[in-house]
Amino acid sequence: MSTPFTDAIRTASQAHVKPEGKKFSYGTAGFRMKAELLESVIFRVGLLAAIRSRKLGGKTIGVMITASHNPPEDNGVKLVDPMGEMLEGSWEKYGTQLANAETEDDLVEAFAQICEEQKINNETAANVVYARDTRPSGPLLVRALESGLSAVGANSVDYNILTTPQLHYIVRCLNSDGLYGTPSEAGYYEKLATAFIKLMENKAALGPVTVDCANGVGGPSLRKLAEYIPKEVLEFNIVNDDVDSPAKLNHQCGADFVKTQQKLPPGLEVTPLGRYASLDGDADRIVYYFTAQDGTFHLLDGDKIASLAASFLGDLAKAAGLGNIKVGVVQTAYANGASTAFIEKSLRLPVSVTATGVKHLHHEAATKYDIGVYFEANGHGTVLFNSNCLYLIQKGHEPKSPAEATALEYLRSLTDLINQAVGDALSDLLFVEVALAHKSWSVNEWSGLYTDLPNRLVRVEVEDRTIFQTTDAERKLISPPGIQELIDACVGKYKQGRSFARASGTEDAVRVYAEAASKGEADILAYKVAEVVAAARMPSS
Ligand code: G16
Repeated sequence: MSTPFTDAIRTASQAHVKPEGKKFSYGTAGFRMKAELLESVIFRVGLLAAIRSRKLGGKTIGVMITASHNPPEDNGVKLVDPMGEMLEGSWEKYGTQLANAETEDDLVEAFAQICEEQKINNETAANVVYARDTRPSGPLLVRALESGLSAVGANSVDYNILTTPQLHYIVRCLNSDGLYGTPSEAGYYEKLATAFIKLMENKAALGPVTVDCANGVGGPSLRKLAEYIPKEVLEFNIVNDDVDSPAKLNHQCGADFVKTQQKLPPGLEVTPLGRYASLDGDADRIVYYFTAQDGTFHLLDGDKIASLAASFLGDLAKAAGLGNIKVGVVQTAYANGASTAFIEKSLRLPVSVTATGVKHLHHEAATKYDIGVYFEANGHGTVLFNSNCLYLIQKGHEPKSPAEATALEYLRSLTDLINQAVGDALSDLLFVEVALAHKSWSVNEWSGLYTDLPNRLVRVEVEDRTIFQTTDAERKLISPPGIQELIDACVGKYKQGRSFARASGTEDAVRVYAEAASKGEADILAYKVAEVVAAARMPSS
């Protein structure tokens, strides 16, 4: 089998040789690993992006080079589909197939096979846009991507350094004839800031918010966004924004650090009851936190953001006279049990649970609810308004009172403020500020929505994480055999105990989550389950 690009791919790929025998897999968020292993993968992702664009009649596909919350020496790559969502799940296997082709002959054969299977017309134009985060390995990897794109005749535009959600936004704009917004970094800031300023009109200023940017791309981006927002509306105190010292990226700071360690980033000076937030390395996650008068640390994670968002949007929909709109929340197994109980019992809203990975939550939120709030506990999430809801908000619903008209106007602005392509830390930051301002809530009141069940997350390094296979939205292990029974036996010993283990899709480790009635019990349960995981073997080994 051959394609018009066979020779060009063969020649170009000689400069991006696959590490021999290395197995790659398109995981939770694309390919992720030590940057030095990635060059051949990224070259091949260029080939896949072009095939995907041709399959969709030349629609623009995005390629983001980032390893998000992972350490500075890692890097990664993920594809963005036309509406700004993650690559369709059924195409991930093609990424894996191309990445694992051992020789140049295998690679051209795999490329031709995929084109054949997907009935690609190789004369269709292919359009691809790409960006990267601030990692030092980025420029070299961009060159590998460009080499792949040019080998298969794709048109491409380099958007240089962006946050991951900014690239998702631009892809969506490019594929919606500008209806979603102006496809540029400045267009993104303008859209968010305009909606934010409108939503904060006549609302009392909350005082400054301090944002830890994980020393990643979120720092410079937030500085630019802040230029569009008058200080009287919101003042940003930006910290950990040193992108010139690569070793500092995600080190002892950022959303992942604060969520997993459940403590302040070292060196952060805090005022009791002030608002603090941390972004991750590519600014697609955010968590809030504060300290009480007595110095105790309080985390306001993705679950608390989801609860605030659902409560705010549910009330607003009712106030706008849209009581029939179905508002729902999507979570993963990592959601704190107290948050699920609060949403279901106090807010009386439905909750769905999916596997980890924004792609799963996004799909569920988009297909199940009119207003679908989705957040992972780690702070990755957004809110989706379906077409029925958008129609009602924009023109299909006649307000019956001035109060209904105002609530409807707020909802309109919120559909602009909230990035509906993907979870976006900067958009979420502004959204949280709006929700707090509209409710006139301090962090204390927000935190008091419910009390988290004490919990613990542990990372276990194992010989082969692929043996850990799950079912039931990752809440149960079906492999290695017998392991789930051992975990159940541990859980049974603790009041309000719950625990599960699953292989990470972005790190070479198994994650164990546990919660229980007291902090001490949650810690012991997590370590007991971690011991079970560390000792687990397949029967033959
Ligand atoms: C990525 C995904 C998230 C996921 C996280 C951790 O986030 O986009 O949905 O929660 O990885 O996944 P895992 O537990 O499989 O390692 P990010 O911010 O690293 O892109």
